Amino acid sequence: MPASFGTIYCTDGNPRTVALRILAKQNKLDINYVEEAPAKGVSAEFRKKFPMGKIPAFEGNDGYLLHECNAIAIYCKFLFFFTSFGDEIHFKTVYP
Ligand SMILES: N[C@@H](CCC(=O)N[C@@H](CS)C(=O)NCC(=O)O)C(=O)O
Repeated sequence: MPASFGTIYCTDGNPRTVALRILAKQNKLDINYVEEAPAKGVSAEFRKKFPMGKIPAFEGNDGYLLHECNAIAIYCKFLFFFTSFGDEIHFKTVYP
């Protein structure tokens, strides 16, 4: 299992967050979770990365930033494909 892919900023119990946690767990993706609660006010560091201040948001270990739960879910699924099949599988194969 490779090192963690990145971090999902989320609020515990939030339905969008729960959906992403399930997807990550089912695909055995090692992802960190950091609590950010827009209702209580997000941290300045989070706001700098994600100006809209919405959760869930994803930050890859390579610095890739992504928001919108559906986009994060699709990206996580790609991570699963790449880690499962290694270099032999490319975007062209998964998404012709
Ligand atoms: N379309 C976005 C919606 C994200 C969203 O609205 N998240 C809510 C929590 S469920 C939020 O961060 N609200 C804070 C705000 O709108 O400032 C998605 O699907 O991820």
